[in-house]
Amino acid sequence: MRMLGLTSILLAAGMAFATPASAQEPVANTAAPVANAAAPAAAATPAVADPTLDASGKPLTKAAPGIGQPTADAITLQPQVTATGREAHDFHNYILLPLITFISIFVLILLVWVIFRYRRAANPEPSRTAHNTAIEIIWTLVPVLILVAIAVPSIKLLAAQFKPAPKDAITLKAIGNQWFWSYEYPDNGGIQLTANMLKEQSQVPAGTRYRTDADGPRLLATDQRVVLPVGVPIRLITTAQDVIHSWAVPAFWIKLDAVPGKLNETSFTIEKPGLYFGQCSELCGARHAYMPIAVEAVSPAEFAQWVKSKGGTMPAEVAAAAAATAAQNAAAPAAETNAAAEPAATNETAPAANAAAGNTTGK
Ligand SMILES: [Cu+2]
Repeated sequence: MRMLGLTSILLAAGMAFATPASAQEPVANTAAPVANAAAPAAAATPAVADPTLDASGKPLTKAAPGIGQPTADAITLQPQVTATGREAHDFHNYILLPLITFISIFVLILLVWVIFRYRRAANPEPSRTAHNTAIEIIWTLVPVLILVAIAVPSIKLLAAQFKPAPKDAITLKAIGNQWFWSYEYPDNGGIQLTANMLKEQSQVPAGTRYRTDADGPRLLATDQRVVLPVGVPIRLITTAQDVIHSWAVPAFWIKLDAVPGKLNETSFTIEKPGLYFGQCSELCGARHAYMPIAVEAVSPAEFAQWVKSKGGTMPAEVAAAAAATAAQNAAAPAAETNAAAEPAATNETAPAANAAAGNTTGK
């Protein structure tokens, strides 16, 4: 915020003093050394190592049992690492499951009671009662009230699942192909990835990369992982090249259809670093079962390094570069005034001049 404030002051000052075109000319030179000083850092991009791989190119993060992958003989949902996932998990565990259990047991008790109490031997002369207004109102009203009570958290959850991503979100575009996923990071200089399933050692010729336990479980490990930052909102966009696929990662509570010629969008924020697996969840052809999804969630700093290692850029860098250029342009006229006047005077005159600058800057 401080940086932004300073930039806007400098911008305002720049706008204010932009009026005489000739005045800008000499100062451009004074600003030049600053630009040159900043240039080498931006221009010379040193080869950054991929922080998710070791020196030999093997993945550093190993799959953890019970996290982001199915567990043998388990019956519950995977531990959730997004806010929506936790909400849905709680909705299932504390509302739906107890309610279903209670209703099932209650109906079962009524049935058993009717079967035994009103059997022919115990009740040879049955009652001829056909209607009971009070009980009919109760068995209509109570289910309606239960449904209304469930609808409130249910609709809240539905809304959370389709909440648009905030402005500072990182975009991941997942593209379904027969039969693999490819990815694009449009906010990070258009990095592209293709993720193919890693086959078992017995299935590949010697010398070809095969799955190891470090890569992940059988049928879930991929040769390239999708790397995403934790704590940063992710805008997921899905589409497909050929037929309908579905990008699904259970630990994120995400399942989004990937439809050819259409963009579907949702958002989520991963809360814990780790390795999370998923699969295509729309029957898409012969090898539908062999197009897994492997997401590696890392710290924002590691993500930035990974982006660099892939030759991409962070949106903050783009914004900072734009701000630096703007500040540079703004600093030029301001520097000249500072030489002539008190520094404080610049701040005082800026707002007034800013108000007048509307016509002169020709925005
Ligand atoms: Cu598919």
